[in-house]
Amino acid sequence: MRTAMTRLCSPSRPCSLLVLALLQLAFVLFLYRRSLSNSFTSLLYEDDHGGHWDYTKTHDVYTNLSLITPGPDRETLVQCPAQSPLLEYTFLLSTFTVGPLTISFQKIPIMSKIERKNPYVKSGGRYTPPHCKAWYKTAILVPHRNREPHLRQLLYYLHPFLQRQQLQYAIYVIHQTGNRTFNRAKLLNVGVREALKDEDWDCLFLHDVDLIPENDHNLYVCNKRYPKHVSSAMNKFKYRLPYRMYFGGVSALTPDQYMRINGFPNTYWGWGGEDDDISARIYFAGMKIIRTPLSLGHYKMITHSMDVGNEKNEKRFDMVVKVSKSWRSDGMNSINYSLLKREELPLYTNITVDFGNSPSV
Ligand SMILES: *[C@@H]1O[C@H](CO)[C@@H](O)[C@H](O)[C@H]1NC(C)=O
Ligand SMILES: *[C@@H]1O[C@H](CO)[C@@H](O)[C@H](O)[C@H]1NC(C)=O
Ligand SMILES: *[C@@H]1O[C@H](CO)[C@@H](O)[C@H](O)[C@H]1NC(C)=O
Ligand SMILES: CC(=O)N[C@H]1CO[C@H](CO)[C@@H](O)[C@@H]1O
Repeated sequence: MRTAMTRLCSPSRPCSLLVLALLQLAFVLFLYRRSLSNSFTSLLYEDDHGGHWDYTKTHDVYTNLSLITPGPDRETLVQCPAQSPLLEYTFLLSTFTVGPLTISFQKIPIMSKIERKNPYVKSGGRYTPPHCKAWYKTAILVPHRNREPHLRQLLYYLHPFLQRQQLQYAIYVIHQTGNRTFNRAKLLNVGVREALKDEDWDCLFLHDVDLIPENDHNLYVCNKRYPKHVSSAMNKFKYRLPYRMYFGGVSALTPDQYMRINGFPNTYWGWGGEDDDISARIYFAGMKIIRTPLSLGHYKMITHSMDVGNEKNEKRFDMVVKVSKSWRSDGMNSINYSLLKREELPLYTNITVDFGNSPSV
């Protein structure tokens, strides 16, 4: 602070400028807090159905996947049961639900092993339950660059997880090429646009590559009313929300909710800020954030050091204040990108997009 004062209050630049700037900042913060306080003082969670999970008792995510067998003629299929029977198991005539999953990052599985363990996943990482009509169609969108080992961990856990929930789903990896700073939010806008060309998805899951869900009853479906923050309890934050507005990690929006907030901002290059922008736009669009209950929203983060080319975005605090003005013009309606390639691999669809090569903004 002292160095900032001495720099700002030089003979050529009188202190009154600093005072003015501070006053203006206080005013903006005041307005911002007032307009946002209503939506953020009350935290809204989905019902957890009295679920008290014992995270010391875990089970293998591939449990009971062998029960999936090739299906009959699709024309004759009936709707899947409301609650997937694959999430339960019976032992000595009683039915149990386990929930918490055994997760370990000791070994990084190779792609061919993951393919072998998920024989019913089709080209492009698509899956449709073979014996019944799924209630929900969910697209998983993963922004990505140079994180192949993390991607393999994610695919290893997510494929069986989603199949046991009897969802129709597809996994999209949106790959940013070139050496410009990473732009997570813009990649997600691209992913949404491209995924909606394939299928009329009910739900879009925006998923960081390094987060693994720890409870298979954390259903990958959207909330009909509000955008949902799903990774509410990450091990990195001691299984609590780090702060009230937090919307990072894993979130779920219906395509309609996504369009109502004009998608995500395209202008956040580097680490941080974009998720706060998104929470603000949800409020400005007249909605609230609902969250997965903490008991269910457990996630394990694959540890890593900060990536090169994804440095902290130092402008992030100034930008959030501007959201009330920017959100209508910066988002899905202003996105500009060149699609380099779309490749259907056995476990995912790789969408490669170019945002240019100038490393800074
Ligand atoms: C990366 O950026 C530099 C400018 O800093 C540029 O000279 C170089 O060609 C870029 N690399 C690639 C692979 O495009
Ligand atoms: C989109 O990008 C192309 C080149 O990448 C550029 O020529 C064009 O002007 C851009 N359009 C908008 C609306 O920014
Ligand atoms: C996606 O495709 C691009 C272009 O072919 C490639 O460079 C990249 O490694 C691929 N990413 C993944 C995760 O498969
Ligand atoms: C290993 C395991 O839990 N298997 C279960 C799979 O599902 C059947 C039918 O529900 C159970 O009987 C098994 O115990």
